[in-house]
Amino acid sequence: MGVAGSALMLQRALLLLLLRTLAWAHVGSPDVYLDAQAGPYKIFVTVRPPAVIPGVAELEVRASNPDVRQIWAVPIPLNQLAARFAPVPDLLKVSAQDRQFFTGSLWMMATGSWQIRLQVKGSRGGGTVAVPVPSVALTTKPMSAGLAWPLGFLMLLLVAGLVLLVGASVREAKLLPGTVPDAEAKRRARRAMAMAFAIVAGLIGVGRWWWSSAEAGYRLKVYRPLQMVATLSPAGILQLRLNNPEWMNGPERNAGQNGPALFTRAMDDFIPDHEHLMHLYAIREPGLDVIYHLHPELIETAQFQLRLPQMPPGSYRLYGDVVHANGFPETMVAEVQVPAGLPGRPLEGDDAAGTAAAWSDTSSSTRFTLPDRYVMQWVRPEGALHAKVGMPFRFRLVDESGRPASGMELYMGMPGHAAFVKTDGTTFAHVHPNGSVAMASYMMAQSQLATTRLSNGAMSMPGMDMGESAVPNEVTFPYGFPSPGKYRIFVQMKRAGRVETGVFDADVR
Ligand SMILES: [Cu+2]
Repeated sequence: MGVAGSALMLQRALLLLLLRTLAWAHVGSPDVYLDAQAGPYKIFVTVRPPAVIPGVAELEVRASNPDVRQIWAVPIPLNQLAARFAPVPDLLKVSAQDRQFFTGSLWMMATGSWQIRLQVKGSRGGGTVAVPVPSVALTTKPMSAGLAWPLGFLMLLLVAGLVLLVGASVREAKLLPGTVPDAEAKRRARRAMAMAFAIVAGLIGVGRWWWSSAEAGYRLKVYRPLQMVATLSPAGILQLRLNNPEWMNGPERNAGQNGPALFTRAMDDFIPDHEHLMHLYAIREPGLDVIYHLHPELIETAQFQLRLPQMPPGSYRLYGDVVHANGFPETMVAEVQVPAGLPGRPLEGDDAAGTAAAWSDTSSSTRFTLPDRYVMQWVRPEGALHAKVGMPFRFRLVDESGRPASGMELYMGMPGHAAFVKTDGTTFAHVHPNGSVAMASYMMAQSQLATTRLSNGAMSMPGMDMGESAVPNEVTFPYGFPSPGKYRIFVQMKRAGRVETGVFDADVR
């Protein structure tokens, strides 16, 4: 490998490292997509949280009906107590070209578990919905070289100017015009200039120290997910030990504007999210050709355990989704080597598994044949897929001869679950029919709406609470790819007591 090759590798490694540190609830997929019902109105919501806190979140709402007139939005903590002191909502702007498209910008003032409450008004009355939005600093903004060099040059110019000015004033200020300064005056001027330089350099040093300590303080606020370490015993027992890195662990780092900490992170406050404390996806790398959706048990604080099913050997990346009591979701990442011949149990309960051919640079698919000859189809819109564009991803299950599958069931309370995984390992998102938010946080936000009487009673969750008999053979997931590249989408639907896992490849521009 040549020098260029190793440089490229180094560059890729650095990029990967950078992207790893940007990871959070989901991994590398911070934007929130939600398909919601606000009273009588169906709306598609996109929230792009800021990368720095305080910062501005961008909000886009598409109403599926032209009778929506106005939408109001306000960010408030996803926490009963603070929710009572909600600020005045902002009116979203209606697009001049498209009366069903609304946009707005909202300040997110503090780190934590937040929600954006939307009030929708139109010709059929009003409706409300709350969108959970985790608000964390993902990065510090570095100064660009284009700004740093001119500023550095200006600083040098200022320092030199000041020192010369001091020298000139000591040397010549008291002289009559036309006379030449004597040796004594020149000596005094040199001394004064040296002193001036020392003072200015000292001031710059103090400024630099203050700036770096402020920056170090801010760096501690940049989000670091809970860490997870996986170990596998020869008997096939997977241990997942969690560790809480320095981030928002003490109130001193997170004092509210005037009062106690708004947000701290613990490791003993997980709440069930669609029936389980942790949803663990195990995906074999590098082909992303084997996937398991499993549910480890909490055996003591910060420790989960799971007896692995019979798994093909290889290197698996583990993505563990949890939700804290305050509605803050996190995805922890770990790796585990599964050796050949490991004793394993059969799949049981809500466990599910799927296999597919390894992805390749050219793979792109909208049709997946399942082991039982049923077929899962991705009903894809025409044209290329673009990053950062929210849209519904529609999947349909049919039998061998193309008839709609019957005997559909809910899988963990929903018509389907999907995982969007980028093939370079930088993105993982576990998405549901109502959107990319964690179900537990979503339900928490809606239940608060009901108790604060903002709701008109029409509280509905797309894809939830439907009778078993009504489960359709089709499911939609609102989502948008965070960046261009190759993605694999794993879709799970349940039929006749078994979970079908469809696998699809997508090329995103
Ligand atoms: Cu799920």
